[in-house]
Amino acid sequence: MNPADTIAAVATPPGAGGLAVVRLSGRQALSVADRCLRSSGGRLPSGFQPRMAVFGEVVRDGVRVDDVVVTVFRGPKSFTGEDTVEVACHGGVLVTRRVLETLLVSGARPAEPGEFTCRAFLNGRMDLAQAEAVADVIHAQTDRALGTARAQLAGALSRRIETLRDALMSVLAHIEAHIDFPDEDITPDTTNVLSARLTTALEGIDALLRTAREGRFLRHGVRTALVGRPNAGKSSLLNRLLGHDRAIVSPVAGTTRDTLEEVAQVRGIPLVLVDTAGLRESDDLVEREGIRRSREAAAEAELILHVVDAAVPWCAEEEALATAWSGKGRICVANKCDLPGALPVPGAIPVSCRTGAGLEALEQAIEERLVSGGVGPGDDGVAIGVRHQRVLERAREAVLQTRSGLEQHQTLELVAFELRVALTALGEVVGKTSVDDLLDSIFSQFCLGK
Ligand SMILES: Nc1nc2c(ncn2[C@@H]2O[C@H](COP(=O)(O)OP(=O)(O)OP(=O)(O)O)[C@@H](O)[C@H]2O)c(=O)[nH]1
Ligand SMILES: [Mg+2]
Repeated sequence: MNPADTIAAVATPPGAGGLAVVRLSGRQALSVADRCLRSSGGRLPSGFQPRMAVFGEVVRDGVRVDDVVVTVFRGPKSFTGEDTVEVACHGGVLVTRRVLETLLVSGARPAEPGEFTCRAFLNGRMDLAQAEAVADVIHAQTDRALGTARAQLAGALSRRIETLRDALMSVLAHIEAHIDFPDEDITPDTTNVLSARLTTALEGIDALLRTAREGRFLRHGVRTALVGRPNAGKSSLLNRLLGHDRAIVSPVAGTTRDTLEEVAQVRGIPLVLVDTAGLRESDDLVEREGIRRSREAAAEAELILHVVDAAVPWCAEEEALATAWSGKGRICVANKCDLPGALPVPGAIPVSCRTGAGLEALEQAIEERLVSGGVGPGDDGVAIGVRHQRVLERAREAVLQTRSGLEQHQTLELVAFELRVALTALGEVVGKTSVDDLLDSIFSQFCLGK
């Protein structure tokens, strides 16, 4: 990724649409644009007023490629911080490719995935946590996930990290001052003050770490297996949670043979629902394979919805299933509570997939289970990602070491060293340390043109 190059890519998804946007960015963006774009009045992009849409055309070897609307952004007031040209063309697959090719033969090179956002970061338009949030915004599947992504893009996580860094910096400054003047011992009072500051910082780190679970769920969805005995209503529940008839439902026990996956939104949390074959002893070869897959789905799931038929008395088999899944996040759903013979099932949520009764309560229980103990995103909407979690755990460990080193009167050089480790780790969240090797792994997950 040579930052001196001028890059171009289609920023809209592949396929036919009304419009497509081709993006061009870099030091030579305007001279590249001048070679192949002009307004309908014949003016060249370098003469366009920035941030004003101009109707014009793309021309290659004197031949008009497409009618387009061109917007010029002068660096640093652009997404990437560089001179940028956005070309909105007709959204056909071929015409878009021709427009891109024209920019390429005019002097740009194809952008790598995520390279526009990478440049925005390198040019100081946003920090690393915000740059990652661009991908989160693009991939968000629910309003809740989008809210978290938008908060991170707006700098909510970055602000929390800055506060933590400031606190640790002030402690480091104190310690280094004592290293520079070794005659003055650090007084017990000072030690107490510094150690209290470290404790406050630890609490801040822990608060962020507690949002990791929700962050993971919002970004990747929660694998949720619908499991239970045949005919309990697993497929009916899948259809209810999805809001449409996806799976076959029938009074025949053993209707679902194979596992079936669909993404549903429950209270803004994306659930990857897996409908499964009912669990029972079977001599049928196909059904046995289905049941093996059911057990596999239950083993892989982060949440188990154990569906039972409330009109059938609780039996030993049901008890065995409940016990097998007790260690997992299991919610017992007593279905068919509309039937006159339905009995209350202890610990289960009564629902009826037929009437819709109890589904609200079930959704509430799912939400509570996933955002356990009321731990959700912070008030500012922060829910950290896996990379943040890794570096924050490292920071946490180093702050703990620093605090015990300080309290046990270890050599101050050692204490300062640990504190620097913590600061570096915190810096990695926002990209304020040496980050070259981080970049590739983060930006390669982006799509082209972002
Ligand atoms: N009365 C009543 N019947 C229901 C309810 N939910 C499902 N059923 C019926 O129960 C039968 C089985 O429903 P399914 O959703 O196919 O059950 P399943 O657990 O997927 O069954 P298998 O795929 O065979 O394991 C169907 O005839 C449904 O119409 C309910 O809430 N009330
Ligand atoms: Mg079924």
